[in-house]
This record gives sequence, C-alpha cells and structure tokens, in this order.
Amino acid sequence: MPTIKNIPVPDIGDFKGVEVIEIMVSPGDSVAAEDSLITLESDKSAMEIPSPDAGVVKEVKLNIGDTVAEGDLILTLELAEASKEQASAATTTAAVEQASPTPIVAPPEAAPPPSQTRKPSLAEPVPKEIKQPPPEPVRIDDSLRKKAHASPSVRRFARELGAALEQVKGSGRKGRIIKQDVQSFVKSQLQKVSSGEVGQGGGFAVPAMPEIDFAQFGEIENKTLSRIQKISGPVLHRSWVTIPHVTQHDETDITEMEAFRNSMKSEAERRGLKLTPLVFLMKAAVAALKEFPEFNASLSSDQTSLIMKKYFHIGFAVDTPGGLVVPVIRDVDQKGLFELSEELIALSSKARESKLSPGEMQGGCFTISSLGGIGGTYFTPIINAPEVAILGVSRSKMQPVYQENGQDGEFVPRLMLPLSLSYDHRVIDGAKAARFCSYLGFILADVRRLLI
Ligand code: CAO
Repeated sequence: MPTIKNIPVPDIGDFKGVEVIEIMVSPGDSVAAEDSLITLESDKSAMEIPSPDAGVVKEVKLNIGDTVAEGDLILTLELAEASKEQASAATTTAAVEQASPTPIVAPPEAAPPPSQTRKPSLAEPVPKEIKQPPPEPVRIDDSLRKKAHASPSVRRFARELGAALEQVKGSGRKGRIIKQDVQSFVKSQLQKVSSGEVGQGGGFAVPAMPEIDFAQFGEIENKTLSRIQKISGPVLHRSWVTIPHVTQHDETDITEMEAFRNSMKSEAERRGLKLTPLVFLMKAAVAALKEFPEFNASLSSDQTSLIMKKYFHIGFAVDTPGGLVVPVIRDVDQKGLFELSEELIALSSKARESKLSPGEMQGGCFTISSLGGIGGTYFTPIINAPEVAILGVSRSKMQPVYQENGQDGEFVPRLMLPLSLSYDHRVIDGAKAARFCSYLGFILADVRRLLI
C-alpha cells in the first residue's frame, strides 16, 4: 500500500503570511529527501523549503502568490520505500517531522562553504527536546537583490551552467528570474558562439550597457553604423577582450631614410608613384620578423603551440569613408620599394572604393597601422588576430637628439619616428618586444641594411 504523507510548511520562525514565489515540483515528480519544493519570500528574506522525505509528488496544494504560515499544506507525497522506513523510525523517536527551511543569502554566486550548505538529514534524527531552532532569516542586500532577483535553486542552476544572472532577463513575477530564463539565456549564448557573434575565449560576465534616452538631454540624430563598422566592431572587440595586449612605445631616427626617400621622389613620380615611409616600414618589418620569428606566428586554436609562418604577408590599415579595412600585400620580402608602393596605392584605392576582394584582406602575418600622414605621437593599435603583433606608426618630427662626440656631446636635429608595437603577451614577452622595436630602429636608421 502506498503511504501518502502530507508535507506542511515547516517551522519558519515567527513569519506569517509569507508569499510563495516559486514552486519547483509538479505532480508526478520524484523528489529525494532535502530536494527543494517551494521558495517562500517575506519582506526580509527568502527561503527554500526542502522535502523531508523521498517520494513522488501526488498533489501540489499551493499556487505562486499564495501566502502561507507554518503548518499550511504544501503538497502530498507518496513515500518511497526507504522513506517509509525512516518515517516509521521518526515516529518512534518523535524526531524530525519537518525539514528545516534553507534561508537565502541573496545573492552569493560563489558556492558557500559546505558547512553552510549542509542541511539536517533525516538519517540523523534529532530528539524532540533538542530540536534545532530554524536558522535566523538572513537579510537580503536590496542593492544586490535588484541586480538579479532569483531563488537559490535558480542561482544554483545558473552557477552550475556558468551563467551570469545579472545578464538574464527575468520573466517571473516582478521580473524574477526563473529556471526557464536561465535555460533560454544559455541557449542564446551558445547560439551566439556557434554563429561567431561571441568568441569562446571570452567567458566574461560584462554587465550590459543600460539603454539611455539621450533625447532627454538635448537634440540627437540616429546614424546607422556602416557595413564595415558592423563587421569590424565585433572583430576588434573580440581581439581587445581575448588577447592580453601590451604596447611597447619607441622612437627611431629616420633622418637618413627620409633623405634617401626624398632623393627617390622624382624617380617615383616618373613611375607614377608616391614613395611614402610606409613601404620602408614594411621592408623593415619583414627584416624584424625574420630576426624574431615569434612575431610571424599565430597561436594554435587549442593555444598549446605556435604556428610559425615562413611567408611574409603584411597587412596595412586603410582609413576609408566606410571605416577601417586591412588589405594585405603578399610576399613583401620578395618585392622592391617601387613594387610595394604600386601595390599599396592600388590596394588603398580599391579599399576606398569598397572594391577589395575577401582574398585581398586575408593571410596577413603582421599589420602596420600608419597614422603618420595624419598626426599624433603614440597610440595603442589593436592586434589583428590571429596575428600576434601590430605596429602603429605616428607622425615623424624633427627633434633635438643628444649625441656623444668624444668627451663632448651635442644636441643635433634628427627626424624621429614614433612607433607603437602592440603584442600578444601570451606569445611575446616584453623584452622581446623592446628588442623587436630596437631592431626596427636599427634597420630604419640605415636602410642599406635591408640589402644585406
Ligand atoms: N611621418 C610623417 N609624414 C608621413 C608619415 C609619417 N610617419 N607617413 C606618411 N607621411 C606623409 C606621406 O609621406 C605623405 O606626404 P606627401 O603627401 O607630402 O608625400 C602624407 O603623409 C600622406 O601620406 P598617405 O597617408 O597618403 O600615405 P601612406 O602611404 O603613408 O599611407 C594609408 C597610406 C592607406 C595607410 C593611409 O592613407 C591611411 O589610410 N592611414 C590611416 C590608417 C588608419 O586609419 N590607421 C588607424 C587604425 S586604428 O583605427
């Protein structure tokens, strides 16, 4: 014969008229002793009511929103065999008739120490005379509660799945987050990962930006982002948050290089070209990549090895009306300055006319972002993943540089070029980045070294 047991609200202290805010079980559900049945919430605290026995839920006697007090019937339970034995043992000792409610400390996301989570077990009957008082209801920090309104079981569930509750939208009463909300959130996050919208490397619980009505502060206009911005924005964001960036700043003497470049101007013009510092930088970058091969590499997708590249394709950032694009010049090591200049001009024009093919923007090993034609001193370029470094170039400036001259020294005017090398610190350490910049300076200071 099945034994049906009434499960009432246990001793919950002096609370009366406490609201049922969550019912975790339905008729037909199997529950183990200590499984949570319902969550109650008073003005000051919330508590989960666990099942005192194992069994199958027959009938739930409460609805969400009902108010209850100690002794009110929660549900009827068809006891499991083991529970029947325990129940009879319990009657002989007149021990625990009710499991203790678990107060909620809202909303610790980290698991509390075991001593706090352990609930009294029916396997350890407590004699009536030393029946333990219910735990003090714990005050919920209202500011935290506002952040994420959810019961402990939902919090536990979210914790198990690694979901940040602050990002989950609650569909329950008064915006309370229920289990289905967490499931939908996790599902949507997984979909974003598989569609490439969100990278797997992130795992950040970044609070969403609040929606602000700027019109309340003054006149506004809504301008849709360009197609390029919509594509490049998430890519830049992914690089920024998943790669530990460090930027090494340096300045290098290009006085001789510029003298040489100027001497080549008329010949360049005859060829219909403009020889800018950028092509010299490309050649110098290749020399430095050869000297420091870790810069010409990508991390394997499991991040356990480096894929070393034996080719030298250099990307360069182009500022277009639609946004930033990065065409790639292939085999820069095998090309002369005029050839590079020709390609640079052709690819820049194509970029500005939105005519670049996807292939012309793929396969880069290292990127140069030159703002030298515009101005500024230093900046922090974002690595063009899966590359591991990017060179930012700012405007050269004539500066007094102190030069040793035997015993005496003097300040001499030199044309100095500011460099900003951002690198992936998982792959490259600071000393190597400083050496890379010094080496670039060494080459640029005397471009005849490119011939050696
Ligand atoms: N210092 C001083 N002058 C420089 C210089 C430098 N570092 N780099 C270029 N110049 C000069 C050039 O010599 C040229 O001078 P003249 O007209 O007198 O010959 C002038 O600046 C303009 O050069 P340019 O910009 O047309 O040509 P470039 O080869 O240097 O650059 C390109 C080509 C496509 C890279 C550039 O036009 C561009 O789009 N730069 C912006 C890149 C960018 O937006 N980066 C930021 C990415 S992060 O958001």
